[in-house]
Amino acid sequence: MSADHSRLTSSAYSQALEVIASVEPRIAEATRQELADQRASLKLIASENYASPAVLMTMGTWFSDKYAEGTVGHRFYAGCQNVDTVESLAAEHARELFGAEYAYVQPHSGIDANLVAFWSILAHRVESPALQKIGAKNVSELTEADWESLRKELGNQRLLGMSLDAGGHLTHGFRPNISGKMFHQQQYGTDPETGLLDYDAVAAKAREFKPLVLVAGYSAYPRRVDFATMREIADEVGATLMVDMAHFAGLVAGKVFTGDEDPVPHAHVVTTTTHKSLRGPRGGMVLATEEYAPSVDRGCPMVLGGPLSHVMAAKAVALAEARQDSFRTYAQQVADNAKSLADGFLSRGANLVTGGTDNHLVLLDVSSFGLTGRQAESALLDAGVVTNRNSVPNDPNGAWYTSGIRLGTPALTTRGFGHDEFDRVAELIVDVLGQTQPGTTKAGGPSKASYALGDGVADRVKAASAEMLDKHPLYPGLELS
Ligand code: DSN
Repeated sequence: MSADHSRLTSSAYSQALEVIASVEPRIAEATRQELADQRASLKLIASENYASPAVLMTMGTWFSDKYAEGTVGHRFYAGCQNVDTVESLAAEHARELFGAEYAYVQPHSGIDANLVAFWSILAHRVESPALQKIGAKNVSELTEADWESLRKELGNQRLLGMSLDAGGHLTHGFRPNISGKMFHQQQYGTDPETGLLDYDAVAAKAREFKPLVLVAGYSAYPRRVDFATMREIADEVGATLMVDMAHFAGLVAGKVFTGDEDPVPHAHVVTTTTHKSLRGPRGGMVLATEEYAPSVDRGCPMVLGGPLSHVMAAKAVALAEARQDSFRTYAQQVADNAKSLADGFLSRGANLVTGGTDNHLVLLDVSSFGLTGRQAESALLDAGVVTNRNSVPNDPNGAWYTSGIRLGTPALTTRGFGHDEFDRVAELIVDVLGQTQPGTTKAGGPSKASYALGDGVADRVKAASAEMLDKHPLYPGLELS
């Protein structure tokens, strides 16, 4: 931030907090504390980042007060001319940034984006043949009997996605999630030896299962995906290829993932969040080909409630930022830093799922430290290192205790961390885990949750982290009065 920018931002936030404090001082205080806490910790949660002050400020306006169900130029409420401007600009930035034929910026979150995509794919796949069969031009010509047969078909479809413990997301057909209930689902995993995606195995499963939707994408797989091959598999079995790029959208936007690794030219529908590596406001988005655009465009009211216009405005600002050259530098640094972090672990003898990374995240298997993911996550938090526990493939400790820790580089890269700092982060994490002892249950058996961190370790690691964090301040120049 330039000096002018810092002064403006400091003054704007200080005054905003004063206004908030005049109504509910405890919220103003919690807001100040959150900034202080984020500034003082090593944030390594792979799905988090730090949005710019411009993005954050855009969310705090009167657009929050406007209802605007419908789409641009076709709203169920009057007075939406400014929301139309905002939504059109956000969609235009998204189309330009990703080279997409169509962009839908209304989803409130990643799960909403996936629900919009699922229902749009179902609607498109079922309506198009149904319309052709009766020679109708659009959905309004379908009779009640047509709808009855559509309902039967909609409720009987198949989805093939990556399993949660291999790195897929719970919305990719995990049984407790709605995606695992609305679809007949099957999952593909990774190679048991290498931990890598086995495209032949995915193809074999797809041939046998014949899914309507093939979902690619992940939230904890530390490698790139060949989307051209996934599309070949989808085409061979007549499936729609949907890619959830929530985690790596920033690497696509920043042109780190190109060619076969860029999902947009290969998938029929691409979903994402906007707040992870893309560094925007908390929200979701759907990109689609022209063919799928009309059904995605019905996301509201099909699945979504009123769009969050203030967040759509912030998406426009964030997408404009991501179109700048500096974002490409940032995205490349995110991937380079993940490699430094992985190498830092490997050189100190730690085990990584797949043996490394080529995206923005690292999945550390903590069983060699004699710990569960839950114990490791808690011990690291005591030392000011914020991570999240995560399953590893075929995890013996299940999805609650887990055997892994997922670490991502997008947030600390935004602060300016580079190779040396990420190597040091790996050293500190290995230090903490090496000095954590698993605890016992009240009955004296091994506990999966309790642990004991060696004396003085937390303070030592916090002090070492503080040295790095002080060199790379979060929101430099932003001072609250
Ligand atoms: N919660 C996100 C993540 O951490 O990956 C995905 O839903």
